[in-house]
Amino acid sequence: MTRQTATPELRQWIIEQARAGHGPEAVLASMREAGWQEDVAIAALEETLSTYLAEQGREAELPAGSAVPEPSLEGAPASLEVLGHRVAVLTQMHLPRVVVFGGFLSDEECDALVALADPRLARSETVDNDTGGSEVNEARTSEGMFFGRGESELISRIEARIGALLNWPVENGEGVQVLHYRPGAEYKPHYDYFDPAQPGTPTILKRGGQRVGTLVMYLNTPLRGGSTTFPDVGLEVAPVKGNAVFFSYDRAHPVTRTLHGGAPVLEGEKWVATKWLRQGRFD
Ligand code: PD2
Ligand code: ZN
Repeated sequence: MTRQTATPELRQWIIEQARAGHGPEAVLASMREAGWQEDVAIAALEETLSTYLAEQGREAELPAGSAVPEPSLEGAPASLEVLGHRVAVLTQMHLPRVVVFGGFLSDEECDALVALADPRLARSETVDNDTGGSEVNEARTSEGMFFGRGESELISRIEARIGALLNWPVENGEGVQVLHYRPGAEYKPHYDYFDPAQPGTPTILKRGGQRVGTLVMYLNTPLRGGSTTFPDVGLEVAPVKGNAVFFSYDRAHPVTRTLHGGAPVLEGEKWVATKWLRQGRFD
């Protein structure tokens, strides 16, 4: 007799039977009646149920949710007045929590940020999860720099606008980071929160707690490519000068669906400014 192999459909059926409250003996009997060899059926039953239970356990261990930045969008306004500046609300979704804003920065503000950042650029580093320090990373082939919080009138104005738009204290923000991507450069999909499982994370969290929100501001419009992507939900936000994409994550967990990346720039270059928002004061 040829050996049978368990199919994904069989595994799905086993989970449905278990969820419906049928015990293993009854499920095994049904499988045998349906023509499954007993040893194949037992192995599929064991493997499917133990994998399923482990997944359920991980979900049950979800860390508690925290407060997050959130714009005032009751009544679905088409635009918001923020400290005398009109910001369009172009698109929003709830899981992941993503809002795309139009005209968040003026053309002059975008150009000024690029001009001020350009001479201060260095190859982007990402946090080294082992030590809590930073390192150059192949996943992020952009160049970047940080402005100090409130380091100039322009930066303070933009930070105040971010705080007012997202109802979040300016003191809880990291410095504005400017990134420059040349053709081919990208930022591979990642989460912006710090991975609780990494040894360096407790040190990072002493200063301001977890990240709970991100605002990526587009400082130019690349000729082709460079979208900000959310692969879990197939969302692509096209970079348009002055627009911004906001997303929040109330816990450091993939259930937030905030996996996101910067797609490769195909033609031209891409400039963005990122503001990461922490739970508490970031000093
Ligand atoms: O430049 C982007 O589109 C991008 C993508 C993913 C920026 C960030 N993450 C970030 O700065 O966190
Ligand atoms: Zn990111």
